[in-house]
Amino acid sequence: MIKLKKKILVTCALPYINSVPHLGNLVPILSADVYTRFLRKQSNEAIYICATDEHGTRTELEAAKRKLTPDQYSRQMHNTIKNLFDWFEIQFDYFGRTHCKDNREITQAAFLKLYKKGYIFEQEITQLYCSKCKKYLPDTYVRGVCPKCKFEHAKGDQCDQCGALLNPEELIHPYCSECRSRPAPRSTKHLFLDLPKLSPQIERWVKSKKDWKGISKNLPLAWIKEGLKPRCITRDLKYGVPVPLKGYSNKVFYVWFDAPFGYVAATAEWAKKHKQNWKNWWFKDNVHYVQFMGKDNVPFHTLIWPGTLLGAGDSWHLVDYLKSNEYLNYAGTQFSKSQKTGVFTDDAAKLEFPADAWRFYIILNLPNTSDTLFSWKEFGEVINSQLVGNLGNFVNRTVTFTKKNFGTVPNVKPNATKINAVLRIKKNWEEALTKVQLKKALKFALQIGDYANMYFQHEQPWITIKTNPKKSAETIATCFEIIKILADVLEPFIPATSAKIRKQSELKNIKVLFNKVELSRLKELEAKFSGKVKSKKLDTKPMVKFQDFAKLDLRVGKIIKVENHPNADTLYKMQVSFGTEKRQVLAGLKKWYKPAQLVDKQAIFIVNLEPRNIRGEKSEAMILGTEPAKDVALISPSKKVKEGSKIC
Ligand code: B3M
Ligand code: ZN
Repeated sequence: MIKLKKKILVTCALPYINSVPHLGNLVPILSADVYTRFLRKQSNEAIYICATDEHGTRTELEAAKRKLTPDQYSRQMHNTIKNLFDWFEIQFDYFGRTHCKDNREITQAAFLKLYKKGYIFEQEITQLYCSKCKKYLPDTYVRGVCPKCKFEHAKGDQCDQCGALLNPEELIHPYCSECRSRPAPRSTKHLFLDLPKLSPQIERWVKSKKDWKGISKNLPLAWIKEGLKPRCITRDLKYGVPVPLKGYSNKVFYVWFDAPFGYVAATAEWAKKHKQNWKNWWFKDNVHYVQFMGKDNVPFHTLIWPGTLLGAGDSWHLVDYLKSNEYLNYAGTQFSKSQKTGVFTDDAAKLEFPADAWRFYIILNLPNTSDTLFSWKEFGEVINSQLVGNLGNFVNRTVTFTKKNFGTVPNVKPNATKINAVLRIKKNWEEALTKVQLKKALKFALQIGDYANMYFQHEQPWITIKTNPKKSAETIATCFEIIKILADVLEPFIPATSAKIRKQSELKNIKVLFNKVELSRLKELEAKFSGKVKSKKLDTKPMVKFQDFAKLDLRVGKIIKVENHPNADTLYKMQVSFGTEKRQVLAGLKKWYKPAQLVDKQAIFIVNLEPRNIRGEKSEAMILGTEPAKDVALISPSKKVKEGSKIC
């Protein structure tokens, strides 16, 4: 078994400030909490440090939408997120913000060291500049026509219509998303972290991690083998850590450059409160450092940030053990706030289930080696069979039986063989937690519950109380000893329940620990979180190629004269002007429009459809309108435009 050092630093990847975390986001946050609670229990000096990750383009955009400064917006969101984590009983020792003085100073100092040591280089790149807004535009601030599918409002990094990955310079007719004026390419200098130069040091460090497995080890080694590329670490934004270098006053560090220093800064803020020196946690060998994160964060934590610290020198204490998780997805759809699908932490906090039910479910379904799915049915099953059926049942039947028959816990020796059997399971629990195998450890705790239920059932104290009261007292004393152990092993996972169990074992406040959840209620919840508007796919005609659609020539025409068709009751014979050319168009509009309503109206026409002859009259274009179900509406431009204008 790994012998841990007494001083343990635990961090979890910093949640972004821009959204309320969903259940999947809770996985690493909760895992780190369970692990740290275990460590504290084992009387280690363990601290759990986290913060909100605040800088970057999205924060500026979201703040602007709400007419707030990025700092005001971040402060609000930080509090919201902090309160939600409190609700889930996440016990941080410190929950800071990356937008703080310590982060600024620590990031800048490390950068200057890297710079002096020659691991930073400057490179000139061209970037779109909006002279009206006086700024270089981040990719998502540039919009324009997609060069692939001609969608008119593609974003500088990706087209939302055809999905093509783009560079802002590729957009046709680019415009600034803020002021709509046309940006122009300008050359600008940026700073790059020289990862190729740092690669040998990073490689040596990764290879020294003998106990690392899975993607934590394989991913960085694969990337190193392929060859690391330099990484741009500056951005043209305002909300961020300023770059302490001449000529960079309009730039800040890329959010991923300063965010990991947020761990250090939050430790420094915690240390100040506890009259400690943060450097004892970040530059000393007697500390064991464990990081938790989702799998997408692994490259940053195994290559880029370690590279940054190794390059800066100063013998930074790099991570000792990195625990990454796969994703907990939402069954049937995705977590999406705007679509109202999936459970977010703020939704969960409003429902009838206690935080412990969520904590318990998530750890039991931890996505260790592959993604897992949240489903209401499984959530209900876990509550009903494990929390109610296994743990709740054992505790409740023991305490109610005792209160009724003994009044107090019988003062006799518990059965040593049984207790030893339970302690052996507890040993496995301890070993699993030491190795950060949380799901496995929780299963050992449940094994104790199963064992206890079986024991109670087998001993039948409700019968022996009459036939052999001494035996009954021994059974009950043994059950109480097991309850103590249960409260202990459950504590890191479901702390509030563990506290309740302890209270109840004093025969105080006897109540069921968890309530059963009905299938009908689960069905209701499933419907509630599957999206506000049930989306039903449009029943479309078969797909056509863009090239085929582009063959149609659509134009704006003005109706200048309307007469009845001499030989067809439903048709009008109209004269339409397309600017330079006049054409005759037949249309079945009699039922819907009077001639006076049509004259002078602009509408859209297909002008390259083969002309048709209907009852002796020629039609040289086709007018567009809605399907004549109940009502026909012509399609008109929303303002007057030049006749003959193309529609595309
Ligand atoms: N905020 C990414 C994420 O939440 C990022 C983690 C930063 S850790 C320094 O996925
Ligand atoms: Zn602009």
